[in-house]
Amino acid sequence: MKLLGSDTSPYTRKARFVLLEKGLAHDYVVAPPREPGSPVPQANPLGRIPTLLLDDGTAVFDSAVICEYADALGAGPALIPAGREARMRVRRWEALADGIMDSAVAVRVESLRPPERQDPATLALHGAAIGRALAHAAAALADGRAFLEGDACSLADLALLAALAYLDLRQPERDWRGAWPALARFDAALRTRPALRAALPG
Ligand SMILES: N[C@@H](CCC(=O)N[C@@H](CS)C(=O)NCC(=O)O)C(=O)O
Repeated sequence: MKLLGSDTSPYTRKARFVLLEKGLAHDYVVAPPREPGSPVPQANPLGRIPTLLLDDGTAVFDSAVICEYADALGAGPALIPAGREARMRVRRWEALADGIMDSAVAVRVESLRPPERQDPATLALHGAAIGRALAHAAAALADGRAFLEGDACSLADLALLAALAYLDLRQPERDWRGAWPALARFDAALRTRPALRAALPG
C-alpha cells in the first residue's frame, strides 16, 4: 500500500506514525495535492492528504480513518483500545491533537495573507485554542506519566506528537517546551521510539 502525503502535513505525520508503529509495510509518497499531476484528487475526491491507497486501489481517508484501519490491520499492541471508555478517551485525545493541527493550519493560512488582510480575531481565536489544548494535555501529563492514556503508547500519544511537531515547524516562537515542561518531557521520550524515526522531522 501507498501513503500519499507531505512532510509539512501534520495529519500525514500522524498517519505515518501509526503505520510505522504498527509495522505495516508501505511506500510513503510525497504528493502535495495541488501540484500539477498529483495523484491525490483522483484518489480522494476531497483532494486532501493523507490518503492511503490499498493494493486493490481502495482509497482510505481521512487520517482518523487511516489510523483506525491501520491499527486493525497491523501487528502488535492495539493503539486504539477495545474498551468503550478507554477508546473514547483515546479518540478524544486524537480529536484534541487534530484540533491543534486544524487551528495551527488556520493560523498558517491567515499569516500567509498580506499583513493588512490578516484578521487579528481569527489569529487570536486559533492561537488561544492551541494554548488551551496544550495546557490541557500538559495537565494530564503533569504527574510524570509517559503516556496520555494507560501504560502503553496509543494513538493519543502519536497524534499529540504529530501536532507538536507541526507547532515546531510553523510556530517555533510559541516555545511550548518552555511553557509546559511536562509536554517537553513527553515529546522527548516518545521521539526515542525506534519505529517512529523515519517520520520524525529532520
Ligand atoms: N481532517 C483531515 C485533514 C486533512 C487536510 O486538511 N490535509 C491538508 C494538508 S495538511 C490538505 O490536504 N489540504 C488540501 C491542499 O493542500 O490542497 C485529516 O485528518 O486527514
